[in-house]
Amino acid sequence: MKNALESMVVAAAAGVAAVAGSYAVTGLTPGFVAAPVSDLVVASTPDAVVAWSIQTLGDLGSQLGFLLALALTVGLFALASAAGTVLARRFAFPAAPVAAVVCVAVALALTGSAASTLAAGASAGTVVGLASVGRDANESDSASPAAARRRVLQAVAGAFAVGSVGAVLGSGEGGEVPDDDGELSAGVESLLAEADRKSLDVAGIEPLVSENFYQVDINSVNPTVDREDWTLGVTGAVEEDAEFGYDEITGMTDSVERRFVTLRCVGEGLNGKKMDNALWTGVPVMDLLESAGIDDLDECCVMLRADDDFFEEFPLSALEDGFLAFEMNGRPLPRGHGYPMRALIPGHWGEINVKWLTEIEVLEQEADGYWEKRGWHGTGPVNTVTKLHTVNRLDSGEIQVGGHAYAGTRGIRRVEVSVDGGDSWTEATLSEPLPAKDAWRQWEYTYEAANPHRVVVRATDGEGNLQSDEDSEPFPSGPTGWVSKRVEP
Ligand SMILES: Nc1nc2c(c(=O)[nH]1)N[C@H]1C(S)=C(S)[C@@H](COP(=O)(O)O)O[C@H]1N2
Ligand SMILES: [Mo]
Repeated sequence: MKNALESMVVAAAAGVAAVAGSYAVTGLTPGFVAAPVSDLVVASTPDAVVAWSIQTLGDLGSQLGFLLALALTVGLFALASAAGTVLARRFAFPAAPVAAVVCVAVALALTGSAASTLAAGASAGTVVGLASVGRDANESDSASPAAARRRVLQAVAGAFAVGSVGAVLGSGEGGEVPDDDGELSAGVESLLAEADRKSLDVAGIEPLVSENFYQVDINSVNPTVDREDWTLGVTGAVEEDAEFGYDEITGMTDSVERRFVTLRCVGEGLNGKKMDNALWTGVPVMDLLESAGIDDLDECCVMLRADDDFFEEFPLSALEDGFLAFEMNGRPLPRGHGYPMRALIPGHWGEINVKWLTEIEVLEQEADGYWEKRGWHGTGPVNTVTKLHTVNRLDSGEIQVGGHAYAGTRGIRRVEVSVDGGDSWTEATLSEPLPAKDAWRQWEYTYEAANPHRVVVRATDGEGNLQSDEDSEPFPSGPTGWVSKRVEP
């Protein structure tokens, strides 16, 4: 019995070491042994559970899913080490190399990365080896409880050491995109300066160009795409398929433009923070298609596909104003935002702004995208929203409230604030509009108040429509309603 416990602890320690060893060399990239397990967890979670988890747990849901994947991966390597150890003992062979080989086999089955595989095997083997020191020798006390305890401690200490080193090394890995610390182009610089100048002086809200752009991904581990190998295919109902390389697209100098574009996720809460703005550099999708002789499309729709197997479908008409972005705020697209190239579809929910774009497929018939298969209706234009993200007590004794308003390509005409729970309304100060067709505006309102009260905010879009006051949940078509907050002076 004692023996069984010893073996289990050693196997668990080896499992931890294998995962940490792999992480040390790969970081959070597809080569990490837990990445395919995480994909499997996501793929085998019922759609209803995914929808529920986004609703009630938000980002916590995907974090818990990733923790589960990590635990499963540790368990898998614990089993592999235990199997290797049993096998070795049966043939009176040293346990460490055999456990290492079995772990290598398992890692190889999970990822194609040689470095990751070797690191997982070597780490697990080291821990099993530490637990074998003194055991296989004919020392008289090798079966004593004290000796067994010492072996287990050695294994756990070994796993701890590999784990710590792995955590440090791995966090520095991650398929970073090419460094580009050079000067920003003059065009980018002046637009960023303009956004900075137009940003309202309100503590606690993002400036007009977000400092912390939100991220939403179907997988916990983002793809690492090499831009030399990357291609964008145009397929489906076109006369002839076309394919473009990275340099080909970035080299279309007559077409390259800079656009401020705001993105907002359909799955975010009404006053959530999954809405941000950046300055993107890229080329209009239509310029690219025309360069391939594809210009008289009259099909219904288009499917965009990505390197992470994400896919979204929407009307071809929406693609006409679409943009292929390869820079964000003047730097190569960060990996998490779709390096090397992503789609930006003006005015639509974030989900069709496909990252790591690999294919534009023209369709003759409608089809469901990744999220639509899971019950969402998130491919259309965004709802109008006014966020209330900060309540500041100014030195003057006044109260200042502020946030952002966004209505996609409809634009924002006006934001109104009520400080009496919605009975009366006053116009807020708006940030000057950016030179953009699809960007948010900031708003701010400063007032005096002595008693607790309820602040309510709402916008009117550029077409004169008042933001809907009907409260609805994010699922399935995005949240609606007016944000309100109780303020105690
Ligand atoms: N390939 C790919 N593209 C994707 C996603 C994804 O998971 N994979 N998420 C979508 C969703 S739901 C949103 S809201 C936006 C978010 O873009 P961001 O992460 O750059 O903010 O990307 C969209 N594009
Ligand atoms: Mo989203």
